[in-house]
Amino acid sequence: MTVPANFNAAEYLLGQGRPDALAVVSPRRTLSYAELAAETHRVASGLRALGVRPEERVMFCMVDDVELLSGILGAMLIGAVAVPVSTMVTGLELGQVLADSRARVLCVSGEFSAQAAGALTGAPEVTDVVLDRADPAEFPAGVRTHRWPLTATDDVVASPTWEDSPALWLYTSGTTGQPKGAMHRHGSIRAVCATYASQVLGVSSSDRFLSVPKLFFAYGLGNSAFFPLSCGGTTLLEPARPTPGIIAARARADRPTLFFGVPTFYAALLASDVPDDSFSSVRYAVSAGEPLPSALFTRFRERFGVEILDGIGSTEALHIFLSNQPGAVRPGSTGIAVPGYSVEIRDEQGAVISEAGRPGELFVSGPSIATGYWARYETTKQVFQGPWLRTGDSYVRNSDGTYTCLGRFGDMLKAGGIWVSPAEVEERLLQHPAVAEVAVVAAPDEDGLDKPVACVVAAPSATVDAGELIEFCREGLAAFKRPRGVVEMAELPKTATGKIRRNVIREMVRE
Ligand code: 3SK
Repeated sequence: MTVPANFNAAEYLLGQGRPDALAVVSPRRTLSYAELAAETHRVASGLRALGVRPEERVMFCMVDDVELLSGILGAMLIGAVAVPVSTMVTGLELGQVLADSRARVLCVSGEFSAQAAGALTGAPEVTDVVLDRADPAEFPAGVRTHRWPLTATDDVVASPTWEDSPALWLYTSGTTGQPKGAMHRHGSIRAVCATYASQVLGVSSSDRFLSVPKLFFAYGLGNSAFFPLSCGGTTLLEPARPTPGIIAARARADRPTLFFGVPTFYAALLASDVPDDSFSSVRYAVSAGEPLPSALFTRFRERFGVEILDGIGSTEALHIFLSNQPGAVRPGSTGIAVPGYSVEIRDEQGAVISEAGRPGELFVSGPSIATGYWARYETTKQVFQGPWLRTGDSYVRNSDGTYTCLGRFGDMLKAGGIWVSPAEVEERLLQHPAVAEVAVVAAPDEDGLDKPVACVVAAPSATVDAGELIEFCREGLAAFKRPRGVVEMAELPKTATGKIRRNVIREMVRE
């Protein structure tokens, strides 16, 4: 048997920057590469002293700061599996993912100690909780509590993992459904750096990365951990809940060159009164998570002077695999496949659609696809099909070779028997000055027939006039696609990642 060559993603990432170069800037601390490596080794040694062994899971429910970054790297360094989880979950939900992952060690920031303490009743296998600025008295007597930083008991050398060793699990439930852990390899981490980061963004050691999505999302983890470290650049970590004011102030103070957000955050920035030069240091802004309507692209470029590169990734693919390219943005599209990835559009029978303009479901293959979901045999078989990942997104290839997202498969709606893409109607409505945010869903009319209804958040000091918006769509779209009703909302319900919760909105408009 050939023994695979050793590769440890944490060792690789810590080794890319000059020892004295700036690795991390957070409001609390600033660390060079040498200091980040020393801190990671201390955490790694401390975790090992708690009995963590290779391939065991270590869960993190922490704010974006040096502790979370060094924790994730430290776990991977000793060959354990880092499992960063959303800090927005309830105690019950945290207990479910803890139990599912069978992690014995949980690391928690003070802000989330109440959730964590509550979670432990549902996760009897947890033996040790490591607390960063939290009070041990809040935790049940049955678990051992430790204070961050863990004490180093020995010198740690990287565990001799190889490319296919498990490094990271990321829990995903989409917009509905049970959370499931997508399992990622050490090799996938290097792959996303060598493909999207290097070949689309052209990252280098002079880059400074600022991400609205947090480290516990695949999107944020690439933006704020893997990409900056892979090129010897600097990550700007922001522990606070992101608001336009906080992010713009951070951008003005710390001068990022790459900025990462989601469409709803770009809409919030545009609706805010942050100064127009807030992003003047940014060479590219990136959007993912949901399709970026071209109206937001245009308004952002006009006001802040920065082009947004819209892309799509997924937790299962670890990062972005389809993206607009610098200098070749087609607004309203998701661009083309990232070098190293292949995409296909397939019809309901699974046949590949080769002609442009015919919609189908998007499949992707590439070097960073997860090895499957932890302990979910049936779902794994449905989603991971040989080298292909089934995305669940409805897409169309345009005649210029770019791809456009039509929405999630289940979100497409029929009006008068013809398929309507909510994204297309939303795109039109966002061109109206009174509209800040919008979600189009199907709701039954008086005859019980599904029709598009637009749920609209008004732009600051604008008034929503339903008749005017419907007329505006009639002018810019095929008439059957126009919304038949408009519902004004103070805000749209969203997931933790900022995706619009269309299933919740559907229920709301049906009531
Ligand atoms: O949702 C996305 O587009 C995405 C992008 C990068 C990484 C992860 C995700 C889910």
